[in-house]
Amino acid sequence: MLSANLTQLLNQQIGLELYSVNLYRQMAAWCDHEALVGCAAFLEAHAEEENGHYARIFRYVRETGAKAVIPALPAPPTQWQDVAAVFAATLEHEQTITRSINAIVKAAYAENDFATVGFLQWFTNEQHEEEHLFRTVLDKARIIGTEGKSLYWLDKEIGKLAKGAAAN
Ligand code: OFO
Repeated sequence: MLSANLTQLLNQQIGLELYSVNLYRQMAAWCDHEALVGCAAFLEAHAEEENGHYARIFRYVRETGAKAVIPALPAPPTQWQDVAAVFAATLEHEQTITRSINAIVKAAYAENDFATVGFLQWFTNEQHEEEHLFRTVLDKARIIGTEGKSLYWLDKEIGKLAKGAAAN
């Protein structure tokens, strides 16, 4: 059984995960428009992953007997200065998600809701991996560069990560 407080926090997280789906899919569209097909494939695969996160929390709330609710979502941005700005925004977004998950874990501990603490453990591990992944992408952008021919090679490198993202 979920408390009203945890139900509200988890429903809020459902909204954040769905926003992540839309944000990464919108970023993929921006990349396609800039002819960055590798980055687009990576971000599209990541949007699919976020869809899995959303579904996982939605199912958990339903299983407890509480009411899962899909909230109204803000529209994601549609424009970025360059590809480095796109990936800087992904890392920033993931850090926001980590803070949100941590806050729910803290609330679940405070209520002695150990089932929810256990459920969220998967998400705390996932956030560690995702922050690392997006940091790696930003490092690649810094090392390879984002101008002229470097951008071509960067796009190819990031495209290789799309397979790994799709497998998760
Ligand atoms: Fe990117 O981990 Fe969910 O939101």
